[in-house]
Amino acid sequence: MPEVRRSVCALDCPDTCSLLINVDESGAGSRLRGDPAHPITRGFLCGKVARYLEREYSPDRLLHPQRRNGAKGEGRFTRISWDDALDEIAGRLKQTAAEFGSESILPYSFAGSMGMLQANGMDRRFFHRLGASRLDRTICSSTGGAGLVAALGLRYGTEPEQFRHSRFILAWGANILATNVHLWPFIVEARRNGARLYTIDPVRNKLGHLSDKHFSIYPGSDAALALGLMHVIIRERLFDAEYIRKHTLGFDDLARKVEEYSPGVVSQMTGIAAEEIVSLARDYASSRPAVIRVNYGVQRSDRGGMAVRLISLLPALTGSWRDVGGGLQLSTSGAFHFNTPSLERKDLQHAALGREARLVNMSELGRALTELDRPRVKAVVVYCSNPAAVAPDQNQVTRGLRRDDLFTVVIEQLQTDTADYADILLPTTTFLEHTDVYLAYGHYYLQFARAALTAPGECRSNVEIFRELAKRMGFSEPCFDESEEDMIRGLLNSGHPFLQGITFEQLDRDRSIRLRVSDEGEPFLPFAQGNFGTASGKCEFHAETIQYSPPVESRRGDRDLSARFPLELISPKNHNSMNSTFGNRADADSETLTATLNPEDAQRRGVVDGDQVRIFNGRGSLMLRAAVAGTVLRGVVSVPSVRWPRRAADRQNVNVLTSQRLTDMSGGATFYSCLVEVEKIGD
Ligand SMILES: Nc1nc2c(c(=O)[nH]1)N[C@H]1C(S)=C(S)[C@@H](COP(=O)(O)OP(=O)(O)OC[C@H]3O[C@@H](n4cnc5c(=O)[nH]c(N)nc54)[C@H](O)[C@@H]3O)O[C@H]1N2
Ligand SMILES: Nc1nc2c(c(=O)[nH]1)N[C@H]1C(S)=C(S)[C@@H](COP(=O)(O)OP(=O)(O)OC[C@H]3O[C@@H](n4cnc5c(=O)[nH]c(N)nc54)[C@H](O)[C@@H]3O)O[C@H]1N2
Ligand code: SF4
Ligand SMILES: [Mo]
Repeated sequence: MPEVRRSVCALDCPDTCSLLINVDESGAGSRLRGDPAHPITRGFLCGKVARYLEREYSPDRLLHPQRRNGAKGEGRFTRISWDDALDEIAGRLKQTAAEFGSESILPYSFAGSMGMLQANGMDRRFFHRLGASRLDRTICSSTGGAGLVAALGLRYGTEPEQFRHSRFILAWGANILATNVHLWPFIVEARRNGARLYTIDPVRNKLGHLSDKHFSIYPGSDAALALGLMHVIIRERLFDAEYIRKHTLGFDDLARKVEEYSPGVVSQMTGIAAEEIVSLARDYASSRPAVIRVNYGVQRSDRGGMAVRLISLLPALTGSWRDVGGGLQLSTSGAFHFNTPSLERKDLQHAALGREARLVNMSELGRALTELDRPRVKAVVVYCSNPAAVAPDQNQVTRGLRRDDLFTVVIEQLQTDTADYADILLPTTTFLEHTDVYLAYGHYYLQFARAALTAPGECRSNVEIFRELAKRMGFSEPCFDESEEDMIRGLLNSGHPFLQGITFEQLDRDRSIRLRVSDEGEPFLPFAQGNFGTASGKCEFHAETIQYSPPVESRRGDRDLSARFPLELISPKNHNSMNSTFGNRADADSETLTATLNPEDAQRRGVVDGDQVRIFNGRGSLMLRAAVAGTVLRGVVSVPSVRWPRRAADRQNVNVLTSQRLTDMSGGATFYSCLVEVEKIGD
């Protein structure tokens, strides 16, 4: 009989599933499934991770440390020992710090694993102690997070379990069936009880087809739509006057501000008919409970922060925060009030530098590697990320990674494009092979996993690697000797009421524990009684700072640019991959090789379904196969993100087209504001 062990999916997904894995006597894992007892996972996994054991046992896993012996990017390596690899890295980092200053060293990581220890733990301590440049981790959600906090003061949102009680669900830039599947059963339950589901997205994807109504919106214009909805809600007195009086600030100014955003005006800005805007506002504001699932699709453009901020103000107008099954969810991650200083040890950078280290925006990696000065980036250590595939303006990124005077370390599971540029390449564990603790950004369960499988070959976890590197650098602080258990105990020790009474022992036993956000069995209603995280404790409208203008790279943006490149490219998430994580699989290519165009746009360019096309702008050019479908709004091209460049003949993906322009809040990437032109390639 196989033993059943527990684990947690560490991928960058709001669902953070609880997993069960069968392990036989030889220690091999044979079956992976969702834990039926977990209130969110409810016994099923997404298609990507249901097949994770293929990756686990893939013959392509990196198993030994290696040193590059070909040109950068060529992917030719020689096996070396761990001792040689670590000595060489430590030696090079010491030398670089001595010669150019420690800030010439840059860590580059994101959420390949969401594990707190692997991705925000020993690595952070190491780079802080070293006095390396700090990485501003903006590539995904920082813009939306800032917009949410501007509105609510906190990154809290409606529990997924409460969606079953909703009567009206608005999926706003949220591709729930692809990126957040464990919310879906709750929506199905709500609809069985009569709830309506509406979607707002430039693409009418599968979720859009299954919705009661779909609104096709111009990319990057959501802030204008939110203002239009406010206009109608206020004009038609559909708001909750009592909630507004008790728990908000600045309503009168807001009411004046939104006067100019009439449905007619907003229709021009968003492409949604005026009467549709009116009916959407009425349906939303007159349904109780009504909930908004807004996701990160709305914030990957110039006005992304403002869009999230304004959308997040809507439930305060309608008072829907009072209702079980009301409110809004972008992220729940702010409820995990860990003792982050103890984990990350930011204080160590003061010891190293006497001040905070330089901050480098990860969404501008191309510039950082080729233009940044004083000091120039001379060494980069990449882990939990694949920047050669996921960072915008890929041509500039690869120009940087190709620099001969740049020392590059990559810690990876597979031979990614980024790995091809490494000087030293280190093999690392999967989440099934190491111990870690997990927050979630789509629910309120704190989870813990011990290694369920033995690491193959000589793979080591990030924690082990950075612990070893610290020793070789001569860092003698006791935090570098801490075990995983020590680190978790420190993390839990924050004194916050949401973590009250949650001990390491209990986590080890129960593996998944609901934060103490409310009494057991009671729903969490974060803002039912106000209690916003703002200075006043109220939801502050701040009408004076509200503004909307279209993204530079959009149909209503820069005229010269849109004359040359008239189509708006978006590159939303693909079903079969997790960003580039499953890019080694052939089925991850199926969507990412296709550019979907609206029939009118295709016809104007003589393109028919299945044609080879070239998509290009001033930054790059990419060959793809065209699909022609009315699911995509006129003027929009959709290319799901992102394939492994190294699997394509041209060694590129859609990020050769995207730009390093930043969003309006927290310096996020504007992946979905990108003008292009498409042409048919002659037969
Ligand atoms: N299968 C799968 N799941 C994933 C991922 C993956 O790669 N694949 N990635 C994970 C990660 S890292 C993240 S951040 C989350 C993201 O999860 P989501 O935010 O749900 O994913 P996106 O595809 O970025 O955007 C959602 C939807 O927004 C639409 N959209 C694009 N531009 C606009 C716009 O301007 N306005 C509006 N209203 N809609 C717009 C897109 O067409 C898409 O359908 O998903 C996570 N889950
Ligand atoms: N065009 C376009 N580009 C995008 C996006 C888009 O929508 N469109 N989305 C953006 C978003 S939202 C995000 S979040 C980023 C994602 O960008 P990344 O965070 O780079 O995500 P992945 O592509 O999944 O790559 C993660 C890598 O980490 C490795 N890994 C996994 N676990 C571990 C571990 O424990 N240790 C180490 N060392 N490595 C590990 C995996 O093998 C994988 O190669 O991409 C961004 N890029
Ligand atoms: S990627 Fe998301 S849905 Fe899939 S198993 Fe992991 S947490 Fe669950
Ligand atoms: Mo992301």
